[in-house]
Amino acid sequence: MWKLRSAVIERTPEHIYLGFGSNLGDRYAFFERALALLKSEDFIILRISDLYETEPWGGAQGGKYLNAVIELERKGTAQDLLSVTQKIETQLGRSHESRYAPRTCDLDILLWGSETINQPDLIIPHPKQAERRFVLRPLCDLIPDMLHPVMQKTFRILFATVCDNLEVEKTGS
Ligand code: PH2
Ligand code: MG
Ligand code: MG
Repeated sequence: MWKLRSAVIERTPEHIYLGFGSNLGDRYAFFERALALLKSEDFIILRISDLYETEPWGGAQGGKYLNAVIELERKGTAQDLLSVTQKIETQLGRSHESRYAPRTCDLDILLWGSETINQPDLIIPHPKQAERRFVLRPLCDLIPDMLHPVMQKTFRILFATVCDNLEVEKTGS
């Protein structure tokens, strides 16, 4: 019984998953700076997915995105992390002029362990992540067998069945 329980726990790590996206300026430099700023806020970075060049999703303006997913150790509350990600986006020159305008740095909280959070300014799991190859592909580098907390399907299955065929190509770091 204990063995079974620990196997289940291993498949659902209670870490935080952040999506990074950039399609303006030196995207790799913004990624490095976002990582450094997260560390300077005392977040422990456990793993980073591969990096991907991705076609803009949802009619987003601008060129291709650099996308990745960052795995963090849990710390504080999701609201605390939201304040930190918004501060980092501002420090990296993100403007919020329109919804899908080109951006230097977008940091989205994708998962807070297996919890669901529904607050006016913060919904976790990120509501659109299961529709986006550019999120599912890097998530599959890290947690292919974790169950999506709401959809109750693994990220591997969500990636294999997603109705999005925009290009998501692995790129060098
Ligand atoms: N982010 C968006 C809208 N569209 N497309 C790609 N490929 N990557 C993104 O990070 C992205 C997007 C809104 O945040
Ligand atoms: Mg965002
Ligand atoms: Mg986003």
